Amino acid sequence: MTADLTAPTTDRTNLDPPGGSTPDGSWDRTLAILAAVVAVADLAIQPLAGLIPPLLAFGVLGLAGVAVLPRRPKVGRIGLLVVSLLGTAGGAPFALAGLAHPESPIDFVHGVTSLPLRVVVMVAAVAALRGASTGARRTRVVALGSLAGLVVVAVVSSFVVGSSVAADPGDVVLRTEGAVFVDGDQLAVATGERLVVDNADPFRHTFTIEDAGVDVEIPAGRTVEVPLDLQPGTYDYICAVPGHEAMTGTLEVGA
Ligand SMILES: [Cu+2]
Repeated sequence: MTADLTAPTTDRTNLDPPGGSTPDGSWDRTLAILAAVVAVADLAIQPLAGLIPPLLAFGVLGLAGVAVLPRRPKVGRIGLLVVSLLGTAGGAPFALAGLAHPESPIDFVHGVTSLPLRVVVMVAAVAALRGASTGARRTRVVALGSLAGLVVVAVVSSFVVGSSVAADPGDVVLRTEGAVFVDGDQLAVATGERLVVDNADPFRHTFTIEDAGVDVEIPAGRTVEVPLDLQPGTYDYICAVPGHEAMTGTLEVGA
């Protein structure tokens, strides 16, 4: 009885052909495809969302793992498992921040898909390491199908959720472009003037004055009015999106 329990594990390992791929190579193919999708997404979001060093590292390491996989399957599987584990932990703050914002499709798609996809990559890596021979194609189809569906839903919902205002000639307009507040230190608002933030980026920002309780969401591609009920003075403002720590500026509120 005891011998029967341990035998299948040993036999499965021995079923691996000399090259080390799973019996039909199917889990390795699923692993390679999904890991490549995650890595490319991590890299593609860099020019879109501003440089996020941890995601850049996960993207490069993920592609390296995919490249190694055909030649050194065991190294590739373990490497991708570790990268996905680290990516799940390290990417969680960025993903969770985007999850709450369907009005900004890139942030939202990243938020909804990145952690589940990394988990599926880990499942595929473990299945390949164990020499499993079924379920790979189904997992691949469901994961990629869900991803495609979510992208469509996110893009459609972004048109419905959230709104934009038109800037009037008398407004003070602060522009965000390339994940910076353009001329952010020359911002001065006099009494009676309206402050609007025009987000020219395809991803979300916030206009946040931590000490004054101001925290306004600026969705991708939208223009939003910032309600200011502040005493005259000088205030430091930031964008509170994780990874956007370089987005800072100074606001002068006139009497
Ligand atoms: Cu930002």
